[in-house]
Amino acid sequence: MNKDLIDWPTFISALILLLAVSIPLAVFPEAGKEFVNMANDFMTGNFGVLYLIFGLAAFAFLIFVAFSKNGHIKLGDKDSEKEFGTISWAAMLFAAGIGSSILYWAVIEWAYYYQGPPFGIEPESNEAINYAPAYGIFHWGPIAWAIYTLPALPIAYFYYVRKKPVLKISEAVRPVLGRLVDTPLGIIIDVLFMFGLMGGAGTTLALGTPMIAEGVHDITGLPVTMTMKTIIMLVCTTIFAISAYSGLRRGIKVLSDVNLWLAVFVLGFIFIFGPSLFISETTFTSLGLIIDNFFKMATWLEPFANVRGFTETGFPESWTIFYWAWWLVYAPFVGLFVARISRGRTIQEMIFGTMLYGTLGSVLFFGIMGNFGLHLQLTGQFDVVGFMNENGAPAAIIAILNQLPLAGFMVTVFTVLAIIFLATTFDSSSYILSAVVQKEVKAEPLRWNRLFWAFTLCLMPLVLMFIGDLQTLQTASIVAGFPVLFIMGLLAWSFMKASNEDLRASKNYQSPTIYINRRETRKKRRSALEALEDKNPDD
Ligand code: NM2
Repeated sequence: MNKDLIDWPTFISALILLLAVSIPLAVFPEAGKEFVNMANDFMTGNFGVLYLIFGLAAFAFLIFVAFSKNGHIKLGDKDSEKEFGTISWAAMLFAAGIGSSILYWAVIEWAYYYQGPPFGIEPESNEAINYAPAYGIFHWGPIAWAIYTLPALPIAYFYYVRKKPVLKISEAVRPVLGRLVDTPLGIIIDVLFMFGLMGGAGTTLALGTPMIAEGVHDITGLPVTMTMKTIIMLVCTTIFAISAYSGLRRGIKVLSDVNLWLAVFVLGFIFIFGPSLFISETTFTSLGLIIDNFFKMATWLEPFANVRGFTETGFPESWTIFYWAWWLVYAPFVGLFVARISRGRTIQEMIFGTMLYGTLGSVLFFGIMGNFGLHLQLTGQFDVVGFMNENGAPAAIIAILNQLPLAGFMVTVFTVLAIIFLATTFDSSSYILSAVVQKEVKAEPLRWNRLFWAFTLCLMPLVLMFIGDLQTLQTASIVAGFPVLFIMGLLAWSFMKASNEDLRASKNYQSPTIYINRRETRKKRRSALEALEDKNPDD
């Protein structure tokens, strides 16, 4: 056990913040819940607009960068080849950024929109049916993936172009903050990022566990109790702890591969044995609806709620704002990961790749799984909405799958897939958390450190599950995500500043793919500095 490698101030501060939040929540669940919900109302009520502005700004920023000179910079040297082929690159980035929540929401999200549509649309009306399958895709679509990609820009840039192995968010904002990064401000940035990720993971695990529990109940007949859920959570944690312990090559990669093939199987099965034509048509129509209403959906708040007879739906707070916050807290982590696997690509390829393949993955999940359920509802084969309102969403998800042929088998596969999906997100999260609390990462973070954060990551979800209704769970991401909003701004700025500096100093500025030669740019900068010093000899 090499304690010298640990960055103790960051380690301890993160732990203290986590305990300071979880312990009071666990000891006073009722008051805790009230407080969390109050914080949520305050955040979304007052700052909701910031989240929506941020989402759209991230999207616009990435498109801008992709088409600018900076987008043509290659991540690596002139002769560095792409480290991963495009398909495995796309699969890995999807598996890292997406956890079991996609199984949850892809199956059931439409049912919420069907009953509680936006824009003052009549619930359960034909208009509501149009939006129900589309909105889920929007919330997991290009804006969401843009939020994920933004932090990857500075991190990948520093990693492959400036060749500084940065595994800390604080290091990625050094071009903007300079020496301030070495003050407690640097620690605060890393701790806030860690706390955000733990909040987002809290939402994920607290949503995923009851769904897995319903699956286990369906397979074994055991009743769903708090004990059962706690055991499931511990078993899942143990699986991803083992995976994180075994490291990137063995644990994490093996699980990701299994994850991919199992997901392809489940999607293929539902598509073939479900209403294939309805699924294809509805998905396609949804895409058109989203393109047509893109800005309306991306900007919709309810400024007139409760005046002049506008009724308040709470839709923006419960959904779009919540979602952007949730993607936000995961973003720096996914950025670290996407950066790691993108050597040899240009910035532009990285941007379009994540936005395109990420969205495509979401479209497949929501299009196939969601429309299978919607079809059951509309044809009257199974009243999903009625069942959900009575028994809760996790039970409704399993009930929908029970309408498939070979139901018992499919529920089992789905449950296993949910566990693996959880594990692939959580093993890499604990991997990154442990990397952030080390001064230096030699090949991989220390093993005990990885194990420690794997179990720590479980703390907040456990507490949340005890107190949690859906709103409280969603809140964890929103509240923990607020500071990350500002960190994202710094990350974008930092990327522009560093890459512009290098571009200015670079010789091959005009060629279509730009390779930054570090020795050359450094020399230029040094002589520029010397020239400055010559001018002001007194300084
Ligand atoms: N996002 C993609 O729970 C998960 O699937 C992890 C969730 C941010 C909505 C990420």
